[in-house]
Amino acid sequence: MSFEEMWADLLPIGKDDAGGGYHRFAWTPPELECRAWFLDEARRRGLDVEHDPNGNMVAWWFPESGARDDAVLTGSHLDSVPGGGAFDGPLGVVSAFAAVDLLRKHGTALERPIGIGAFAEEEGARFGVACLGSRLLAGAIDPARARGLTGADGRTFAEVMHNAGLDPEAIGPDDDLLGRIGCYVELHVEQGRALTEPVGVASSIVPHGRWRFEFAGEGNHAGTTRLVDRRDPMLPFAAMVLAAREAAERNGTVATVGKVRVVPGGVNAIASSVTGWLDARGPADDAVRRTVTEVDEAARVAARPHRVSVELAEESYTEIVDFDHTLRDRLAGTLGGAPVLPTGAGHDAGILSSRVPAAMLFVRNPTGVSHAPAEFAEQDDCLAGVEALASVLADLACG
Ligand code: HGY
Ligand code: MN
Ligand code: MN
Ligand code: MN
Repeated sequence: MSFEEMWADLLPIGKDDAGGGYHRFAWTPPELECRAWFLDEARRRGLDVEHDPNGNMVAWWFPESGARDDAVLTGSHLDSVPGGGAFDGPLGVVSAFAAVDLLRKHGTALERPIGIGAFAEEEGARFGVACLGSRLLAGAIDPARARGLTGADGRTFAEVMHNAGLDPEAIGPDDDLLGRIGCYVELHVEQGRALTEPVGVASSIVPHGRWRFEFAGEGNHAGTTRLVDRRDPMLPFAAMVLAAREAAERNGTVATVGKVRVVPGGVNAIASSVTGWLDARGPADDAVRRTVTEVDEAARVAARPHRVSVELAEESYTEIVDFDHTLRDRLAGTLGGAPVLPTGAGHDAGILSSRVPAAMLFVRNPTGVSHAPAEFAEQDDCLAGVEALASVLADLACG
């Protein structure tokens, strides 16, 4: 199966026919179809697939020596944001299979195991915490908290794991698997406009997080309730959305509120509660924290005259990831001095870097758009990414 053929197989899965992008949420039918695709590609190559207790998968290519340790892990994720692009995640997984094919075609002598990973719920689109699978694997989230995370359909992560044939009581750090990994190299479509060459190397991931604001007011009739009697949570929510942009401009960060839930959600009913999720990121932890604090203050000031309560919960936060310099420089060297650049996007590599040396390769995205249907990478650049990944894997894992 060539890169093109694998890509053609994966492309239609979970795609919104109206051109609204991809909807591949953890353990929903489209993502299960992507998992089945992954198992097929592994089987086709005679790769053993390991399932960790958290829903992550690793397809292993073992050396004839039987070595199982100091493995080079690559791969990415198969899930998407709502209406996401085709490349964010899948490009890293398809490129990993294609890079292994290239190494085998050239008869490269494998010395260290190479694993192709597919991490669960990287976007956090179903259960609200980004990189949930790699966080559980790395011990970066309390398994009890993870079990209780609830999707929009009201089902908990524990229930969904159980229905997927996994034991929710077994989720958590997999030190055995982590102990066998020498390093992790993730290839990913670039999610910005900074990369002007086909392939680049990541230097860092900026601090980023997501916070949940709960506004509780009083549901009532939109037509018969006097203004003076209203406790409308939509008003402080609106103030919070505008405050996010203003605080970002003040602090040199970026912020948006991309998701909101209104209860009961009737046109002719004053909302009883509004939940808004803030995504804030920036070059330094303190600037991000200040941004969130200022948004929180603005929300509370706006809520007071409307007798609306405000609650703020941190959903997930990742401090700055400064990728392993030795690995980063080795990759850039292998690629003949590829550009090295930071990213404002979170990745499993960022989470795993707390446990194993990690690095990332980026493939140019001429649109600079991501988390939207317009996300794109030229075929030639994708193939250049496969070649680059194969060179890196050859350097790290082969004689
Ligand atoms: O949200 C992110 O930055 C990543 O694309 N999951
Ligand atoms: Mn993403
Ligand atoms: Mn991604
Ligand atoms: Mn540094």
